[in-house]
Amino acid sequence: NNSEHVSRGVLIVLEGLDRCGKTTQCGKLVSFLEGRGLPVEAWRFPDRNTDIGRMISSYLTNRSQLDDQAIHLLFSANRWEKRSLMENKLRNGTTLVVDRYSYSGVSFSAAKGLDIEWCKAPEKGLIAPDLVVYLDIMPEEAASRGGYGSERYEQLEFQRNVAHCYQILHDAAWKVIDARLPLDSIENQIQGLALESIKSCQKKPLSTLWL
Ligand code: FDM
Repeated sequence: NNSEHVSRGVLIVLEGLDRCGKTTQCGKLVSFLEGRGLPVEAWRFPDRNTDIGRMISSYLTNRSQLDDQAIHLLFSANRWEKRSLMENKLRNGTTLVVDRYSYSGVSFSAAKGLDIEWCKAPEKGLIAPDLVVYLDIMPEEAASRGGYGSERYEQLEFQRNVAHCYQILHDAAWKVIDARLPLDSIENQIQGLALESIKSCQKKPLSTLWL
């Protein structure tokens, strides 16, 4: 195992409401870091390519119904089934740029009225992100961006609740960026934050969420 000689990768998470521009910015950040010769991979949650991910996908597209608690635990299990792979990648020097993580997990479930501490509990012990970029957008503005698709959570009133729950989760790793800024300005800010984080994390061990 030569991982002690390689500086670890950093865990970068992008969060925000549906249509805030997360997915676009994840792609841009991955290309930017690749261009600098850094080992990097694009990840996203839910990861719909596992058995659990397929159950989640079928729920999101309204092909199946599940109790709020049950779907919450599936989203969490979908992160747990990827945890050791994530850790291996990070320890071997690969930076992961992740589209949504536990913050989506807690906010979308708490927005339905579930207790926020109950929602956080199954996330405890997952790898904590080194950097969380929150793309801040008003729910009304997000809704006006080409409209929502047909998935379960893409409704204005619900997204308002989600925005409120996200605000409760802010911690030291969070950086908030105004999602109404021009795309390239957002892109530049995220690049700066990512490089800073890559630099400052080299001697910092991985840590865990919410323990
Ligand atoms: N979502 C996503 C959750 O409710 N919990 C979670 O843990 C995660 C990761 O799933 F509406 C919601 C957020 C979104 C939906 O996300 C699917 P994508 O980014 O559109 O695939």
